[in-house]
Amino acid sequence: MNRPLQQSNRPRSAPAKRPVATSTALPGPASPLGGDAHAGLRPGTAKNIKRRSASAASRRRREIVGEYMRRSVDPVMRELVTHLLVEKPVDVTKEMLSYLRGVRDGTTPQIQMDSQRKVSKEDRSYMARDVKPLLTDLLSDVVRARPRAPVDFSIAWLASRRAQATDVPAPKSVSKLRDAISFDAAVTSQKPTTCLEKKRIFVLGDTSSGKTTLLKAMQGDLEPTAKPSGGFKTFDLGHQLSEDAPQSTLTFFDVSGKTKARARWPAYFSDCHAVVFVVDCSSDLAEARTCFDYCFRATNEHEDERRSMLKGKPLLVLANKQDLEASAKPDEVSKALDLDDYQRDGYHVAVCPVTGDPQKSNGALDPRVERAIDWLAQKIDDKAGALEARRTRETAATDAWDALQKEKKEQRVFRKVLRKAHPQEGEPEECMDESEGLEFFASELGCTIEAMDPTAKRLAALMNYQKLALQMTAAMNQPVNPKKRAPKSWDEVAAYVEARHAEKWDPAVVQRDEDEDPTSMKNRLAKRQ
Ligand SMILES: Nc1nc2c(ncn2[C@@H]2O[C@H](COP(=O)(O)OP(=O)(O)OP(=O)(O)O)[C@@H](O)[C@H]2O)c(=O)[nH]1
Ligand SMILES: [Mg+2]
Repeated sequence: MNRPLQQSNRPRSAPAKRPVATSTALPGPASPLGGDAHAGLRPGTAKNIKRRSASAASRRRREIVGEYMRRSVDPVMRELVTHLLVEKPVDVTKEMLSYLRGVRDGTTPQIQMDSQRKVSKEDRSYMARDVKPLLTDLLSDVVRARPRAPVDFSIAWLASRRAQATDVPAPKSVSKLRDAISFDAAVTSQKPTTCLEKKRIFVLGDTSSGKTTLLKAMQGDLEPTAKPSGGFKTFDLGHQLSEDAPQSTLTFFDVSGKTKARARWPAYFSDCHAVVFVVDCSSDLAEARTCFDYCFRATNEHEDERRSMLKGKPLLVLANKQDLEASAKPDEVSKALDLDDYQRDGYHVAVCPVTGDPQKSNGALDPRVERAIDWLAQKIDDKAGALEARRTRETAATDAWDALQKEKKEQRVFRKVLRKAHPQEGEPEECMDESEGLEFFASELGCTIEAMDPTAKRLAALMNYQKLALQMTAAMNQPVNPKKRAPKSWDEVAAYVEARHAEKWDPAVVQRDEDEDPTSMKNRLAKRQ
């Protein structure tokens, strides 16, 4: 059952222990008298009567505010706080903004929260440190303004807070951060409380940085022969933090690091719990920076969305090829990738120097690799629930997006074919005559012309017996693989074909198709630049 965070029965006298700010712990408007309005009142005097009416007015105001908060603000804020507790986003302001925009637009999904879930120590410290100050400020202003639309008010408030935050750069305490990202400091002996049985880790990095060599070595191949990776491959590895710890499987995704292959990476961003970023420390670190930025720093709106799916996930940077003399050291790698900046946002980052090729490391796997992977597994387990919930949600969002893109592409292609069936003046007509067309269509459908459904015949005429259009239409009713694609009834096929037919020469649709067609000359040239 989806339920918001359990409400604590703790008495109001101990609000500090509540992990979550709710309206009961909110700052109310200051008493007009200042301090305790009831203190030292004696009945009878004019001054006291004045005070009493002021106190009654203050009480009334509190009641109004209380009622307002209970009705208009609490329901949204309670859900929001639950969401933050589950997600534990690093950028709380951004997450609150996108959540509230979803509430406003009716697109916020229902929150999955285990009703048995206890609020942990980590939850409490996260809320106290990252959420409460911001939420308290926001709610103080909500109380003061009592807007009719508190969600819109909060969105505007958060947006302006965010704009202010980006105007003023955060103070840099680089030395502290550098300590935090030095690998040795990052490894702790603390045992995580949970163990995610299947951990999914994306291995990223420039081509020839040594990703595949390293993964093969981890699997026990101490003489790995390397050649540039082609597609996408997974490596499974059994893992156990210590003898008495539970076992888990680490699945590493290995991809090609070539620039051309990178466009396919974001498709997997949602599906991993953590990232290993491999750097070839013997070559120009600017290349590693470009690759790192491609993964972690936004370029455009949609890409930004995919990249946000890596943000906040534990990141292990392997400073590889340390056997080579001129190799950059972890500190230089941190600087080149500007990891301080990344770390400052609260992400778990560690940089570990390794020699990934066992042949360059006394014929054995560099022991630092194992320690680094232990660190990563531990960091995943520390946030197991939140990372897994995020993976499920974001993978569903990615799949839905991909399905939408596929549908759009199919429609675009079908319209293009229909334009050939009904060309504009001066363009050649690539169609068959009626008898030839019907014969062809019947053979595609595996029936005789006489047995053909009347709707099918009508559609064949509508498509002017264009060969490819007939083939595509037949495949809608009789797909090659019905398991992958459900067959459409003739009524459904007719609705689809007629809709595409009606829009095929609509100038706005034609323009959009051209803009979105990756095979168009204009777009191919733009991509090349
Ligand atoms: N000296 C040295 N060479 C290494 C090390 N690790 C990998 N190499 C070499 O680097 C080259 C590239 O290794 P790969 O594992 O294929 O690199 P990759 O990152 O998988 O490359 P792509 O698949 O193209 O993305 C190979 O010649 C490896 O032998 C290392 O630690 N030291
Ligand atoms: Mg490879």
